[in-house]
Amino acid sequence: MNLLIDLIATFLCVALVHGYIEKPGPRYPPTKGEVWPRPQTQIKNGSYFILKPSLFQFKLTTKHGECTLLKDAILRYELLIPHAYAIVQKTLDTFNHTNHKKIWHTDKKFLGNINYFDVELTSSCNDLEYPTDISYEGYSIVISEGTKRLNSTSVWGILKGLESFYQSIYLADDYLSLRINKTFIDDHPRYSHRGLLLDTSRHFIPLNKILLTIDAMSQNKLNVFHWHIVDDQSFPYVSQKFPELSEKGAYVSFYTYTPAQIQVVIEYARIRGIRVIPEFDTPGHTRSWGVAHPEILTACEGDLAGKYGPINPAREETYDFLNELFGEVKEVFADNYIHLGGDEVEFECWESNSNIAQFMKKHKIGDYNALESYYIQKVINLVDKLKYKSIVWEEVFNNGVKVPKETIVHVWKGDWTDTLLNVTQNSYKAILSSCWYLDHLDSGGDWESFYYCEPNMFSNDTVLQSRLIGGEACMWSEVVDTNNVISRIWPRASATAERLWTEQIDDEDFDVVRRRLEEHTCRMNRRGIEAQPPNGPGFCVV
Ligand code: CP6
Repeated sequence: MNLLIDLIATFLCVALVHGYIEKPGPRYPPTKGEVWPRPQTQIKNGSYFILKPSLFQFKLTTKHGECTLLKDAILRYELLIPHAYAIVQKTLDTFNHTNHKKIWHTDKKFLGNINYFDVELTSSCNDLEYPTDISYEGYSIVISEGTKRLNSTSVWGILKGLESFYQSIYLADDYLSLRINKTFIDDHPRYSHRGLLLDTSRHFIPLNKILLTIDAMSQNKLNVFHWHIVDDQSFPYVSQKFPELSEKGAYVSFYTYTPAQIQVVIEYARIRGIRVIPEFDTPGHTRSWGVAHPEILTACEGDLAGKYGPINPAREETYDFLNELFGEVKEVFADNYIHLGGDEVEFECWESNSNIAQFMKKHKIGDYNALESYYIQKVINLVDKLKYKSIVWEEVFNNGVKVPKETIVHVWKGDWTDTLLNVTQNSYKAILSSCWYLDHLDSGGDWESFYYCEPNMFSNDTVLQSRLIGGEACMWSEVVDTNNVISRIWPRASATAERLWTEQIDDEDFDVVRRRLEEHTCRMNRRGIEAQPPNGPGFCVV
């Protein structure tokens, strides 16, 4: 009897592997070696090479000089390929009772082994360079009988190309070999600003999860880590000039980011081609600043007595304090941009305060919007003097603050098409987040609503469209902490990443997009990113 059951089971296994019996699922089987985000141009015909990890090597050439940045990057990818090979070994044990020969390369043409991959940087390499808002990120890849090569004129392009090359390697259907298709890729990003906002104030996010997030960003070709580092609930940024801010304002003394830890984040991001832009949101969202420095906030009066409101714009010393703080922030964070916030300023406390009423009378400031503008104007001017460029939330623009020409307006509210039109018609650059709130959950595959948000639809005018320089997916941390932050972001932010990298095409096959995201998510899982399943039932061989 047992023998009979064994026989039936063996038959079923063999039959399944051979495709004799229709499988009940998965609904969206993963694609094989498809790159996410999809390259702008890719040609392939299904013919393939076999990659044997023990024989394979990268060959780096640069115009002149050492290039530690790329050597290290290649080492990271080299270490990933034997890992993929280990998967082969593992699955071999599970499936070795089946007859492999019958399912061995039948349809597509086998073109031989791929034993090397040329990586050619056609410019000189500066190991200490930081990526910027104008870095070139394009690259091209040829994998053919005669040529196996990646090239780019910039290290940032090479990094993107290495990621695409790695993603092109896939495990054959028989689980026995790694393959890569014959292909030509010519690729560059649609938008230069492709970001992820992470809020580390509402819940503290430990350093290892921040680094993992940056790793996952590089797997999605995102290039801006917008660090919403402080807010009402806690002040984890350790300031060297004002250490009391985090000593008193952090949740606990060790839920902080020290200068050394911040350097680790910046360097980890830099070598992956990712900028780190800190946000110090003022005048609202600053309750935690007031634990150490109540004098910089507005002390509410009347019914609200005992409470504190936004930063007090009437106190001249406050601007000296911000000047000191932002001067330090510019030294700590390497990027040319700071995010100054300026969102959701509540007026009740300002309205209750008699000093502020006097101040407004004296300076002929007619209403609280104008008071907010007065404040932001002064902050932007002091940041401008520090030679620091700024990003502000859309309220700052909506309130008519005169901001310097290069200021980027960050659109986050629901009426985003109107706002983008208005911002770009006024010649400002814009980034968009309205479509991409990771803290908002719809049931099931809600990455699709992220994916099908088309930023360009606010206008048909290509000049206005060109002023939209990108967008950011936002991970506000009211409802996430270290336990769920990774799976809440990924793969949903991958949808944003593709929208920002790849030009939209008219004849998109939705099923193929789902299957590609299925593969991409599995690939992230394999690389230690605990991304959630994108499409309901399915499986991933990790
Ligand atoms: N925190 C801060 C937030 C939000 C903003 N600023 C926010 C509010 C509402 C929505 C999304 C985000 N949680 N500091 C606004 C930019 Cl729907």
